[in-house]
Amino acid sequence: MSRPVYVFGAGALGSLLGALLSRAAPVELLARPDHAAAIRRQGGVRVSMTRPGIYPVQVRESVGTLPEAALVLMTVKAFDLESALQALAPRLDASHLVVVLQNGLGIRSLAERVLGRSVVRAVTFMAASQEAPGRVAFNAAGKTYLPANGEVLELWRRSDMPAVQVDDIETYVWRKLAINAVINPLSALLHVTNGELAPLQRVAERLVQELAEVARREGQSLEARETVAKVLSSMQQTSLNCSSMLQDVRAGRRTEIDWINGAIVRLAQKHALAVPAHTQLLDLVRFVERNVRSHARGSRVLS
Ligand code: KPL
Repeated sequence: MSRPVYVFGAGALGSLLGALLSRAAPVELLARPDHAAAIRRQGGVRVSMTRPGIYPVQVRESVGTLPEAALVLMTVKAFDLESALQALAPRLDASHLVVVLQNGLGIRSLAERVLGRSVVRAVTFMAASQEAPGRVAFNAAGKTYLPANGEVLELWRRSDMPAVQVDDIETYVWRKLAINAVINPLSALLHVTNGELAPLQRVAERLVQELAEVARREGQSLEARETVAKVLSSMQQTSLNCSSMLQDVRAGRRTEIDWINGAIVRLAQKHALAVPAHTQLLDLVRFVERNVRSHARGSRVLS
């Protein structure tokens, strides 16, 4: 019998993973009130596109008590992770297992520092978008990379989600960073799906070259040509998806730009390297984010 799953953060990805994992384990989602109400009303999360259906899950609106021996899946955005972990920490006991899935660098060390215990760092290429409260579109069944932890791997596989066990999860953290650092800001600035970015190969090459040098200084090998090919193939595999950053910009929410291109710029500064392409994307997305967010709050009138 599987551990119960507790999904901390029912945005698009958290809701999708919770829905699919409900095939293999009892699942509870921590969700916003409107999302929680819709899930209760319809008897589960409604998934469209791939594997459509209603997936029965329990839902709650505040952190509360964790189920005994739960596998806690942290799916909040990177910038909300620290406060989410602080809320989680007093509720954890030795029976719980915490998995962190955020985009960006330094996620595992942040989680382990706040919780004072080890966590499982996973990297996922599952792609989803939230269509309305209680509804998510499953846009691409990408692989999830997991370190040696048979239990999580087994759970993923029993839920029919592609999972790969890897020895060095950091390599996959950097590969995903490369993909996010190209696709997310470009799609958020240009308002296009991931697939529509395919003609921008030269821009992708420039961004990857800059990142590869930063990675090298950090002791990670990110071969530029191979990485560009991975970025282009990710555009194709998630072609219908609007990146999480574009979804955030459209919804007037904060984006993960500081955890993606911002992290690259900070590391470049540490090594006295110039990364002009990443710096420009960082400035542009911050600009859009500020404008869209203040516009959404009604504090700015455009004539
Ligand atoms: O991780 C993603 C994201 O949007 O954050 C990709 C893989 C680019 C899928 O959209």
